[in-house]
Amino acid sequence: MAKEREIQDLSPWEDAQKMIAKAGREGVNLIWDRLKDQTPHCTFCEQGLTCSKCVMGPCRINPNGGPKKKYGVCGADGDLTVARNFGRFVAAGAAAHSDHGRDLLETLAAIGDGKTTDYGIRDEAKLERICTELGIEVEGLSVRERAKALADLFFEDYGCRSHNVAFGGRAPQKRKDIWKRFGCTPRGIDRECVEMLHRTHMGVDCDPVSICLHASRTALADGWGGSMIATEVSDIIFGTPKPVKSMVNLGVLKEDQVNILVHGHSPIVSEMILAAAREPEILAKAKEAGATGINIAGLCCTGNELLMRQGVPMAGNHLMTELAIVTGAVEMVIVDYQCIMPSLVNVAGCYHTKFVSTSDKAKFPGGIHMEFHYNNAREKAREAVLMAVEAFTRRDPAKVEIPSKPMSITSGFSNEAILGALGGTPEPLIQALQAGKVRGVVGIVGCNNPKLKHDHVHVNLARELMKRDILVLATGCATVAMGKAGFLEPEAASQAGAGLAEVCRALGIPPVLHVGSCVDNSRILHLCAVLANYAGLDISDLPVAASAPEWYSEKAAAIGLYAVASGVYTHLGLPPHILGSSMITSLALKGLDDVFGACFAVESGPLQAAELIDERIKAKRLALGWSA
Ligand code: XCC
Ligand code: SF4
Repeated sequence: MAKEREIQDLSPWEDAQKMIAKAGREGVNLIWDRLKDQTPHCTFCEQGLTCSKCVMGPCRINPNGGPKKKYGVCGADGDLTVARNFGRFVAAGAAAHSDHGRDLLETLAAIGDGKTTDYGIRDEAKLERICTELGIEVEGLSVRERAKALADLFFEDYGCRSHNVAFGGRAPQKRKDIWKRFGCTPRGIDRECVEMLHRTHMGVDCDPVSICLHASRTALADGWGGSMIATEVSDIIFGTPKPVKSMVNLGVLKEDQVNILVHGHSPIVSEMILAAAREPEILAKAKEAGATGINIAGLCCTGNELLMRQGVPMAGNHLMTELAIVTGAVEMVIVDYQCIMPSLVNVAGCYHTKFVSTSDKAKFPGGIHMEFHYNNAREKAREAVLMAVEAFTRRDPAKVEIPSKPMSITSGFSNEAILGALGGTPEPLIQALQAGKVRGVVGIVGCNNPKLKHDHVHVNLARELMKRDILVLATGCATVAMGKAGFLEPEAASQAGAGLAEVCRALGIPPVLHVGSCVDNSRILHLCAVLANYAGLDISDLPVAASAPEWYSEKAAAIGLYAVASGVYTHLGLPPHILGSSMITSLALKGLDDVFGACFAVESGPLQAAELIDERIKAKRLALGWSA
C-alpha cells in the first residue's frame, strides 16, 4: 500500500513502519487500507443522525435541511435521534466491561463452590479486605466460603438491585448526593444496560436529556460496578499487581522461540496459557521442535493484565495487532473477547499463524475455536500451547522479520502499590499536590484510532503534561504508547517538571504510571475517591482530569461518561457521533458541568489538549486555595 512518506504519517514507531511496509510487499490488507476504502464516511452517521431502530425506517434526520427530513417516520427529531444512538452506544460499552466482570465473578463463585481446581485465590488478604469493606462477616469463614459470599454479593449487583451498587459506597458523600439529586445512582448493572435498550425503543423515552442522564447512570454502573468488580476480583484470583519490570514493542518477539500472543481482555484464559507455557513437559516439547523456549507476549488489555501481574512483555496496542502477525514470527494468536478485529483471521491466514478463539461468546469464522471453561482451562491451555509448538515447525524463516529492539518498562502500579510506596496513606500525595510539586493527576487511557496518527496524541499529550508537573496514570492501549516513548521508566523523570521530577526520584517511580487495563480505570476512580475522602472533598474538587486521546470503542465512551459523572473533566481526541445535535453537544461540552461538576472537551491536537487540561487543573487548584 502506502509509500514511505505516507507510512511515516501513519505511525511514528520503527516497528510499525517496518511492518506496514512488509505488509505492503506481501499483499496483506491492513486497517489503514480499509479506512481509506471507507472514506468519506456517511455524514448522517457521523453526526449520529441515522436511525434504524424500527422497520418504519431506516431514517436519516436532517435538522437543518428544511421540513422534509426534519423528523423520522415516528416523529423523532435530531436531538432525540442523537441521544438514543449515544445512549445505546454507552450501554454497549458498559455491557462489555460488565460482562467481562461477570466472567471473573463466575470463576470466583466456582472457586467458592469447589467446582474448579484450575483456579484459586492468590490474594487471600485482598479477599478478606474486600469482604470486610462490603460488610461480609469473615470471622469463622474459610477462604472458599469467603469467595462464595463475595461472589453472591456481587451477583446481586448485576441484578434488579434498586439502590447503589456495592462499590458505589466508595464514592464521597457529596458525589452520592449529586447522583441521587439527578436520578443517576447506579443500581443493578444489567438493569441499567437493559433499561437503556428499553428507553431507546421507539416510543419510550422521548426526552434527550433524560436519556443522557440515564446514559450517565449506565456508565456509572460500569465504572463503580462491572469494571470495578472485574478489577478487584481479578486481583483476588490472580494477585494484586506490584511494580514489575518488563519490555514493550514488537522486539519482544523471539526469533528462536515459539511466540504466542494473547489478545483480548480477560486474564482468565491468558493466565492459563502462561502457566501451560511454563510447564517443563511442554517446554521439552518446544525444544524437541527446535525452539529454545516458549515466549508469551501480550496485545491490548489481556496483555496489560498479564504485564501488570506477571511482567509478561507487551507486543503492541490496537493498531499493532495486525502488524504483530506480519512479523511472520507468531505461531499463535489466542483471544478471548473485545477489540479483536475480525481481520486478524485473514492476516493470520497469510502466515503459518494459528488464530484461536476461546470464549463461547466470541467466535471467529476461519479461526480455530477451543472453548475454555473454569473446569477445563488448564487442559485446554496445554492443548493450545502444544498446537503453537507444532506450528513453529512450519514457520517460514524467509518471511520472518522482527523489526526493533524492545524498550524496557516498569508496570504494576495498583493502588495498593501506589499507596504502599507512599507509606500506606494518601497524605504525602495530598501534600505534594497542595505544595504544587505535583500540580495534578491525569489518567491517559484508551485505544488507537486509524483516523489519527498512531500514538501521536498519547505521547505528546503525556510529554506536555509531565513537563507541567502533572502526574500521568495510563491504562489500556495508551500504556503501550507510553512504554515505547520511554515514559514508563524512572529515568523519564528527567523529562518532567522540577517538582514532579523530585517526587518521582524520591519514590523511584516513573512520571507516567502503568495502572493496568481498561477495566482498571476503576483503579483510578477508586484512587480519586480515596484522595477526596481523605481530604474531605468531592472528586470534582480535585485537580484531576482524564483523557482518551485516540479512542474508538463503545467501551471508551462508557469510561469517558462515568469519569465525567464521577466529577472528572475528560478530554477526547475525537468526538462521539453526537455533533448532529447542538443540544447534546453543548450538554457534553458545557451543560454537564452544572450537573456533575465536570464535562467533556474535544481536541485532537496534543498541545492544545494539554492546555485545556492544564487550565482546568489550575482552576481546581485555585478554588482550593492552592498555588496555580
Ligand atoms: Fe481500546 Fe481499551 Fe480496546 Fe485498546 S484494548 S482498543 S477498548 S484501549 Ni482495552
Ligand atoms: Fe425512523 Fe423512528 Fe423507526 Fe428510528 S424509530 S427508524 S426514527 S421511525
